[in-house]
Amino acid sequence: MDEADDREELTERARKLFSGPVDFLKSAPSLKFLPDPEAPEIAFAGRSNVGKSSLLNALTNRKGLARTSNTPGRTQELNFFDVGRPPEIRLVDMPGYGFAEAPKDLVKRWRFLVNDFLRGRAVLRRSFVLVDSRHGLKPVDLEIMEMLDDAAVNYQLVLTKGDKIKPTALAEVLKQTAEQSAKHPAAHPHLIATSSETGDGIAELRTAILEAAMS
Ligand SMILES: Nc1nc2c(ncn2[C@@H]2O[C@H](COP(=O)(O)OP(=O)(O)OP(=O)(O)O)[C@@H](O)[C@H]2O)c(=O)[nH]1
Ligand SMILES: [Mg+2]
Repeated sequence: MDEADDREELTERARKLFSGPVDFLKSAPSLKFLPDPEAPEIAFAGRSNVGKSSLLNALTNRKGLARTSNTPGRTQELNFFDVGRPPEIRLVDMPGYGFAEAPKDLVKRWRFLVNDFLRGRAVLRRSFVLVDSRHGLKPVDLEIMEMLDDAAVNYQLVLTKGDKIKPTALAEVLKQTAEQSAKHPAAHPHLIATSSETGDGIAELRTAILEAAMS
């Protein structure tokens, strides 16, 4: 079997897995409340409002599974979702970075929670760092990436909201972001452009998640 066949088989497995049962497991307001590490975990990080929770809903094809909102700061805890019964993969929706309107101590608390989780979780297989296609990498994105580089935690960049810009502009931001990402030691070399609105890139992301979970 060649590489393309392998990829196709993995894609089909991912499609089946994500169209099966997905269950909300629990919400952890601090590290004390983390679930037992029973399944490989995949986390979604990125600045507030970038579309983490929406992406989780698109991946699992369930509209209201993770709560979304136009107001930054919707997700305030680490939310765990089991994919498969028994769980084959556990997805972690996290609070956002860089949300200027929230009380300072609250933002600080979320950031410590997210950083401590990402740096210290042994069953974490990969973090997806979400970047808004309209903006490309911003200082707050670089801050997350540097933190992960320093801790040698694998991550992969995902462009979100691809439906909001023209295909030519998307191709350009994809190229530029890939060039910047190549300078980061813990970053996966391949980027995925997505839209939770149109479903673009979602099948590819499901496959990348399964691949990371199996690694
Ligand atoms: N057009 C479009 N809108 C999107 C997409 N993804 C998210 N949105 C919108 O962007 C807003 C923020 O989405 P969320 O998924 O709540 O963002 P989040 O990163 O979870 O935000 P926090 O939990 O506050 O950190 C919502 O109004 C979504 O409907 C997308 O792919 N396309
Ligand atoms: Mg959210």
